[in-house]
Amino acid sequence: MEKKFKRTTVTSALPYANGPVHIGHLAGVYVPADIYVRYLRLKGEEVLFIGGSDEHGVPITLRARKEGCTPQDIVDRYHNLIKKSFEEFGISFDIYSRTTSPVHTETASQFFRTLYDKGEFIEKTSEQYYDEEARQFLADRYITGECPHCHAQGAYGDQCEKCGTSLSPTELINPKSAISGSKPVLRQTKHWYLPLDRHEDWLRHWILDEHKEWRPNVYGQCKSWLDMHLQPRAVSRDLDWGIPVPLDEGAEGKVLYVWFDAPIGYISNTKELLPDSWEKWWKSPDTRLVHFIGKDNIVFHCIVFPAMLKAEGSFILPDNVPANEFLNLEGDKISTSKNWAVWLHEYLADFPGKQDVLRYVLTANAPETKDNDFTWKDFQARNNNELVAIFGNFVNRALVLTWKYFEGKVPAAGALTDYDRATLEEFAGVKESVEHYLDNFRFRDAQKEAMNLARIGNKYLADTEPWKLAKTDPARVATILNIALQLSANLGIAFEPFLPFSAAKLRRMLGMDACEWGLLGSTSLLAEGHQTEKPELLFEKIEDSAIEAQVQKLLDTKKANEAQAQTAAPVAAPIEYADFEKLDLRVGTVLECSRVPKSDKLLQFRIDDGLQQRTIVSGIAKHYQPEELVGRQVCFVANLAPRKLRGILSEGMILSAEAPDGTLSVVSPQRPVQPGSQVK
Ligand code: B3M
Ligand code: ZN
Repeated sequence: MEKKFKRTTVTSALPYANGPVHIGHLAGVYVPADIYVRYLRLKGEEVLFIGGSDEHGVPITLRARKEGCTPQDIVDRYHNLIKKSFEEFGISFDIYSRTTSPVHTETASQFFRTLYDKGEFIEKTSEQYYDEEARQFLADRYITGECPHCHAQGAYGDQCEKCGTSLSPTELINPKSAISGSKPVLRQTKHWYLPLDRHEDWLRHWILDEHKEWRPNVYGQCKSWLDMHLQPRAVSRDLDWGIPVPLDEGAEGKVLYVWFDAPIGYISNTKELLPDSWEKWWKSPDTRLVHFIGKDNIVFHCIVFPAMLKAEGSFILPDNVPANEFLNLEGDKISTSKNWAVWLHEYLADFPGKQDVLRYVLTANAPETKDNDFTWKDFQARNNNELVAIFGNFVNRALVLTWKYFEGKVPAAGALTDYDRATLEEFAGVKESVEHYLDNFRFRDAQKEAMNLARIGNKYLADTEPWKLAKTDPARVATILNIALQLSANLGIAFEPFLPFSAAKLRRMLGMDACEWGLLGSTSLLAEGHQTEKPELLFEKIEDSAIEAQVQKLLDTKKANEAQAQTAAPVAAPIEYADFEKLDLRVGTVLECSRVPKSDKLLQFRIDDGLQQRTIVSGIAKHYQPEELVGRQVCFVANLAPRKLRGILSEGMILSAEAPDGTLSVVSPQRPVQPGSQVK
């Protein structure tokens, strides 16, 4: 179904402003989006490229809490760092703004109001976990506990990572707040929901019938969501960071859910850039909307946001959502918290001026159809064997020889040989396939084809060996170099979307002004007698030592992570079995538990030890609420000589495990046992 579009609005996912950006971001979203936009611009099409930072959401508040600053401090810091990284890598946004901007607050609030007034939301009151110590409701990810299915500890409120089951927080056994460590309580709270179930029918038809051309990973994910049937989704949260729910009643302490406001950010940023003409980019049926995202954002861009746009009523829907899979780093998943990443600002400090090398490698390895791996060895090989040995070498030879024999002036071409003609034909064919791939969001293949142009040129010079003909056949040398220079000029256009810095440098050396996609394939880009500049190298070899330094940096990170993971105390000096036998360890059931007055550390227990009852005082008051432990079984030392603590006679010691951060967890048997059972 070919539609005629007049212009294209391209968006790229708004990265969370709670950390710097890394190669995974660049490979997954920003480089492909930038290639696409540069290509459309070169073709002279009307295109707008929208970016910005996503500055709301729970992770930002947690980071602020951890660092003892405000969420605004966090987003200010990272928004600026991210924006700078994108500029440095040539990501050519028309605007890069942020979701804390006044325009966005207004646009998102208004969007909510419109849907609210049209009756597009439903209101529901539900019970949600609340952390009384941190005084806030808890997002699903911030509640952990025991999985009801596999009984693994540390399952999240939305999923158990051990057995993969999706959960809701109330299913967790012994839930704990990840913010304060305390036991959360259930509280009633009202929220607004977008009833996605009402949208299911048209979404099914629109995606599954009308967008069969979407990438298989995108189409497949949508299909499985639709097949599972859609549920209403809350569009508000109880949180003190975000855009306040714009209603007069019942909305105190409530903000728009970050995934409701963030995609509206695309619209707000367009509005900020073009206050008078933004609407045609979002509402005109002859505008094509394309979202570049990573695979974890598919449902939001293919189902939720389109439902929001449709419910609003005046917006167009995305025409394509070319989502990428993930890029791994040296075999492991990129992780911000584990510092397992190549950060863009650090890359540039280590490889100044080599933005294009990274762009090239990330596109050559783009995770378009499956997860892919970035390795430093591959980075070096692609630079040295492809950029330097093929592209750089060809262009450099063409220019150096032009200077050697013709004072840098483009020589006149004479009669062409069959081989010349065959080369030019092959060359002309490549243009079409680069276009075909770019039009279909296949950036890896497109770049490979562009690289083939350089390969053809390189082979042409190697085969014709003009340096051997200088004395015998200067006219032939002139023809060969004319062709080589025309091919080089083509590379200056073909690589503009992929390697914008190097393509610009090449065009400068060739003294080219014109750079339009339509000129690609032409053999008369440079006129006879046209003066070129003295050549400089386009790419330089990367030495083993530079690669080893990067690999070492990652090994150090791994070591640091491992050290952090096991801050276990060294094992104590060995003892004899007879010494161990002296200990009488037992299980008891807690009958009562209360705080010891005037002590913030001590809890007083009444324990059924199978024979009688006994009192034990234990220093775990900071880690448990007394009522949490009543009825639970604990392990204790039964034959420890009694001693007085705060005037109370303690008859034994309750055993706890101490985590590296000092948190104590009482040791209990895995299954209920008879009180008084011995622990051996
Ligand atoms: N910030 C999630 C992410 O960075 C989110 C994207 C928003 S796009 C509107 O993966
Ligand atoms: Zn589980």
